[in-house]
Amino acid sequence: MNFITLQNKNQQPIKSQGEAFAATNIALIKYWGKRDSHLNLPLTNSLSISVDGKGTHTVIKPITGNTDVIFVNKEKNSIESSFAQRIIKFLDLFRLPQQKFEIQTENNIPTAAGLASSASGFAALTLALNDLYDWQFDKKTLSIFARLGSGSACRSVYNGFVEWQKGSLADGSDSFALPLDISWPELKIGLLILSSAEKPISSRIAMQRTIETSSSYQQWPALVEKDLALLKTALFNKDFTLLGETAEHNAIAMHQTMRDAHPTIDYDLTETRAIKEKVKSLRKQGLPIYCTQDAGPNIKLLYLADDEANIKKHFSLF
Ligand code: 2P0
Repeated sequence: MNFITLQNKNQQPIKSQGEAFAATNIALIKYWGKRDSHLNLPLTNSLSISVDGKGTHTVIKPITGNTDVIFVNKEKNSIESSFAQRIIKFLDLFRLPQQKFEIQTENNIPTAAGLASSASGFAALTLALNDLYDWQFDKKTLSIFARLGSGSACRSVYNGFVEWQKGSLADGSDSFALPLDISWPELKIGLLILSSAEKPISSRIAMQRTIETSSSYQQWPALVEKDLALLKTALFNKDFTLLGETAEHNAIAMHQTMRDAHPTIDYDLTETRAIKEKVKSLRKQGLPIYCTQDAGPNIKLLYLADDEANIKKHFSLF
């Protein structure tokens, strides 16, 4: 494992428990594809907005015993589950071999339905470890740690607009997220939950299959670079039309790379397609509204605060 995790490994927890909240983040420019799948190193930069108050709260306590104990939304998780195994593997990067923990994690967003709960989950766990061990690491370092649990988690250690720098070093020490110095409280994200069911294919597997088999993936890095520049221009000028067009275009292009994979990957439900048509049609009627979609069937609406009352007449937001 890389040098940063090793330097903490001989520590005992300092406090009796660690605790933290991390917000989920919605990518306006997507992360889709890795140059290193063990360290979650991406092929491109990405840019997100964190959703105020929606995410994961985690408490971690040292315990005596032979196994970790993991609760998700107050329900005890089987230690054999792939979710628990991912958490255990992550904790093993930081703790002494005999150290076990009880972890209580609560999401106020549906888990594994493309609402980035692994992002807020691993970010909250990283921040809770920072509290428990009293590491006092800066956010940049914590972003690197969170990335090892789940790539997009590196963006969830901050609030607001965040860019994940892909970096180029093999050990990942220059692949972390940084906050952008932009405040745009009028920009709103509306979550439309069309299904809370576990997705049929994990983003991790879908991403890998896309890289390996999609005929259009080779265009993706250049497309991201172009969209990222436009999105930043939109943010700095508070140009909502440019932001909406760019974010929507980027999401459509990401899903197209997946449809071009073999076997094809399509996260859309009938309801997903209907909502995307509705957004287009309302826009034609003059309502400034755009949407984005991650690795799942749910849709995130982008609009301005002034239009919120009108948007709520047309959609039931989470
Ligand atoms: C994103 N997604 O930028 C993109 C857009 C989904 C679609 O990051 O394998 O759970 O843990 O690094 O971060 C979801 O992928 O994948 C994701 P891993 P992750 O938000």
